[in-house]
Amino acid sequence: MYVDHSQRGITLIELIVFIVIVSVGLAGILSVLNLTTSHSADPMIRKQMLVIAEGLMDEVAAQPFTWCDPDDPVAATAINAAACATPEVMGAEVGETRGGVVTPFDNVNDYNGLAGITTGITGTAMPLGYSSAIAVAQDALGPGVAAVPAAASLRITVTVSFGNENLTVEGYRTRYAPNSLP
Ligand SMILES: [Ca+2]
Ligand SMILES: [Ca+2]
Repeated sequence: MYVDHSQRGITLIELIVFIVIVSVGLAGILSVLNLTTSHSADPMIRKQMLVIAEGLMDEVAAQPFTWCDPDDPVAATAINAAACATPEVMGAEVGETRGGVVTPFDNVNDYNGLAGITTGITGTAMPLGYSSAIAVAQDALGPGVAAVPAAASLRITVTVSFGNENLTVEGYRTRYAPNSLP
């Protein structure tokens, strides 16, 4: 009988060696994947942080950016901060609170330094474990000579924390309507 040794196929030993090598390789890859997954941020938490940050950003950016505090009688007519009895200065004016009934925050800059935020503006609790802080700073916007000057441009920074995870969202608000009251 004629046997063609060039087509002898593979032996059982060779097959077993092949299976062992592939198994070891796969185990290595899977353990790396497992490590990556367990050390990356929980996507649900990241998404929740982003939703909270964007909600706060909307709340702050929707506030007026006027020369005078809106409670000032000349707020709707003043042509600069010097014309105000109560100019809008960085941070909350006396007595102002976020969502307050009598004197609520009424300008973008009133939110500067607000920390430990765990509720919406109406007092509704946010999901447990999340806490936010807001910083507002003057910051010129745009390139060179075409820049919006710092006095007319505010950078809003919202930071949301959950455990030791932090997420920061930044936005700009310019003074496009200095006499527009809430
Ligand atoms: Ca104010
Ligand atoms: Ca203020």
